[in-house]
Amino acid sequence: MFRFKTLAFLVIVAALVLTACGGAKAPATQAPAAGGGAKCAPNCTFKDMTMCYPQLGAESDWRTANSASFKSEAEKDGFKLVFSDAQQHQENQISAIRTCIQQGVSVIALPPVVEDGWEAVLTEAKNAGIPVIIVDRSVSADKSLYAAHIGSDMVLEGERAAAEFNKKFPNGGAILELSGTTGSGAAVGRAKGFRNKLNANIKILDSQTGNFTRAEAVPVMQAFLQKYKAGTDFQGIFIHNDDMGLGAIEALKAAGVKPGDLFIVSVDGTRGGFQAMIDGWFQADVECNPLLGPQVAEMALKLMNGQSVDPEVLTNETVYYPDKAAEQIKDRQY
Ligand code: GYE
Repeated sequence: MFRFKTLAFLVIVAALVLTACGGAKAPATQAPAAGGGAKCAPNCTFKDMTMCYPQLGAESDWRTANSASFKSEAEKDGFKLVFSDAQQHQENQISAIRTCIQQGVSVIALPPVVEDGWEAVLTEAKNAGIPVIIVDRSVSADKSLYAAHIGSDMVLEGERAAAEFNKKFPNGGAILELSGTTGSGAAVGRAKGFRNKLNANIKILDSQTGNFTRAEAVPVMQAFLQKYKAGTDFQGIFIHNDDMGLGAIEALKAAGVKPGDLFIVSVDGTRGGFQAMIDGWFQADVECNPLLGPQVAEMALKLMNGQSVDPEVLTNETVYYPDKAAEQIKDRQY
């Protein structure tokens, strides 16, 4: 009876607090997995940490830089990294996570290939008391199933790309979209942001996925070029990452299109993207920063020590342009 009363009281207090905060908002900080940290808490150091990083693939230069960032951070801090490559298949990521849970890792950092379908395995991690940090792309699963998300604001990236087309085509036009992996947080967010901000007089003629890879973008661009006449039917292309942009350039070159004939905006800001700006192919490159290892490691240690963390950490980013590309490419790390 006493317990029931206490519980009822707590529920009422919680309801009042939620109402005061506007109801639907997530708490500002979120406790780590049940138990309030690892056995070594509150004195865990990186020496105590085993981090599982079931990388989603090696589809792009962005991804290569992201993997390198985690590997070098592990070496620098002295924690153990259990790294795997799922080759862009969600089922491979899920089985890698299950292996990590069996091994009893301290923390799982997950860059999810797609947004949906993580509930079961996240619940398993939670039940095992292993905190999960979602890295880079987002998941649609309930926020109670993971500790935090660290990554880019993909919607904002799409909005930034749209702003470039709005500036270039104040009187309207027609463009194509070469989109990322279907169902991925990066592609969904960029497409959404792009449509949020694109002026109504600019028409998206067609949108097809190139799965974020250079190889898959080539035939997609070739098919576009057979269907639509460059410069006449469409004046620009929004491309969801630099690798697909480089694939598109191959197809454009082969079709006799010259740099500057089309207004092309890409995303990532890799060296390849900078070179494409220098060569006149890209007119803007929206930054997406892959170097997330240091931030994720710092947060992982906090979670091990039972400290609260910010549930949503978005990377500060910008847009790069051709005018400074030749200077800036010298300092690019990826
Ligand atoms: O833009 C692309 C990579 O999820 C932000 O994935 C990442 C995207 C990045 O393949 O190059």
